[in-house]
Amino acid sequence: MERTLSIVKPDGVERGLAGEVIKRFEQAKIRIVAMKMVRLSLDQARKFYAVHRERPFFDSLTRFMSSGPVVVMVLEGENVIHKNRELMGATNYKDALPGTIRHDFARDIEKNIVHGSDGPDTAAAEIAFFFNVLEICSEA
Ligand code: 3AN
Repeated sequence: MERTLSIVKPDGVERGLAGEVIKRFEQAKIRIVAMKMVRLSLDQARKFYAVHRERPFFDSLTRFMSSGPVVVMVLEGENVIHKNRELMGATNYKDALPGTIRHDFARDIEKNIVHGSDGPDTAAAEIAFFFNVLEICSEA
């Protein structure tokens, strides 16, 4: 049993795609065990993306991620980290397969609708960044 963090980024919320993302999780039989809307401060976005602090896009990415509300979710299930990344599609929407969220909706490598944890360690850290144990309706 795994957990992962999903974020509908500010562009996804602004464009009214939060429901579409949730629907895709539900249709894929992925269990959503926590969900809320938050607005990150610039400082919080910089902490969340600290692993990318040396990358040239760090300032732009963190400004974007703090530019409006996001919907954060904890997903739970077998192999859910990989399953979520398959539903999202490649980071660059141009490389994303048809039927993935990024292929279908993203038109920018930075503003690419969704975030998903990339491994068990990052998933645990990212979930703890947004949620405490009482906020997670886990069956596990
Ligand atoms: P993913 O979200 O697919 O795991 P990461 O972790 O490599 O991708 O990158 C985190 C975020 O940084 C991406 N979702 C995207 O918003 C942004 N990003 C990644 N690569 C670039 C890039 N070359 N130019 C601008 N933004 C980027």
